[in-house]
Amino acid sequence: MATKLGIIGLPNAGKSTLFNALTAGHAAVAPYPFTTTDRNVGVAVVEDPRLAALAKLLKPQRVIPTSIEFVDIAGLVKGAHKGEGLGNQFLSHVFGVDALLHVVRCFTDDNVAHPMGGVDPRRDVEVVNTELMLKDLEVLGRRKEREQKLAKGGDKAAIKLLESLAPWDAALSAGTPVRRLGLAAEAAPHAFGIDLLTAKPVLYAANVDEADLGKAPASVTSLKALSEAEGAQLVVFCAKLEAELAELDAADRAEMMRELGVAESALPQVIRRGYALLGLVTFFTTVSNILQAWTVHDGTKAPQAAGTIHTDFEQKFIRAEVIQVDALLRCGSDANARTQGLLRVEGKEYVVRDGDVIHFRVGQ
Ligand SMILES: Nc1nc2c(ncn2[C@@H]2O[C@H](COP(=O)(O)OP(=O)(O)OP(=O)(O)O)[C@@H](O)[C@H]2O)c(=O)[nH]1
Ligand SMILES: [Mg+2]
Repeated sequence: MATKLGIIGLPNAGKSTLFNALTAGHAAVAPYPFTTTDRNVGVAVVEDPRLAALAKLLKPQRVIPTSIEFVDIAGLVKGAHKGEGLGNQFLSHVFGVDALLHVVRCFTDDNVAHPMGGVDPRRDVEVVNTELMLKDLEVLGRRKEREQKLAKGGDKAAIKLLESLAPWDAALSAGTPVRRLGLAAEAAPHAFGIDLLTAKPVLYAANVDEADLGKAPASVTSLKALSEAEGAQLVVFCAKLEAELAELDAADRAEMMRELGVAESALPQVIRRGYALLGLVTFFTTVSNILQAWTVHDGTKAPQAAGTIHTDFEQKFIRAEVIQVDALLRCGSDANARTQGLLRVEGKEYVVRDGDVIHFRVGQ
């Protein structure tokens, strides 16, 4: 399932610092470029207030949240598509992820070298996006050559692919990432087994100075305009502060935030938006006194959702009893919901919705 978010950006943007805070990881962090050479992989728990509310109501013995994976990738520089910097490592790792968290440096710190000389978020975004587009053009160019040979011999699949590929190629040649074409799933490169970097959805993340949190410095305003023009979202955070907060226990964290006048950590927002970017939804189950949140792709049907719990369940699926989490919370108890007839009975064609609480009925 697509659950991997790749953290990309220029060297020294704060990618590994953010990664560590998100995943309680121990990736190397240093004030010089290319600290990260190989990728770091870690898991972040998806904090879900609905799960907490259900736990309060149902009082299960155990509560298991769901999670997503973050991959901290080597910094990228101009010329990466031709192998500059750690170009090849960088790009091979970006190919392996499903969506991108693009960290942009907005903080100023003379002790942390900027690979392009100084802070300029829009320029930095452009450098990264251009490298991704150049790499995609290279991948498509090679593929086109191969398909053109096949098409000459009358290969129907090759002819169809060349037709489908034309708008991607045209967009990239004009400097537009493929994701901005808003392609339907069946017209997207993925449907043809082609993994283009600029076809992956993006969430921009502005790494600002601590003092700029809650304000609108010029760097954030310009990044906001850029991401809005792209139909993308922007999260604002301070990686250094998040890393410090992540080291503390809950009480110390609350105190430090009070002292600094910081209302909330940006990490839950990064995780939530990343989750949505991946096209994921959550459903809940309570079995054997365990309340658990599960992740499936938007559009998943009930038997396949049951299959994520246990592979056998997909085949043995009989029906699902479903209630939305809000309705269950209003009812006050599982038993009430049942006696009031609020549990809907759904069959094999039911598409699981975000926030469903599901009892699966499966055969022997
Ligand atoms: N002042 C300040 N420094 C930061 C912030 N975020 C990260 N840094 C510092 O910037 C330096 C680079 O941070 P990293 O997290 O290693 O950056 P990176 O993007 O992973 O860099 P590469 O792995 O080299 O691509 C470290 O010295 C961090 O402590 C921030 O929000 N404010
Ligand atoms: Mg790093």
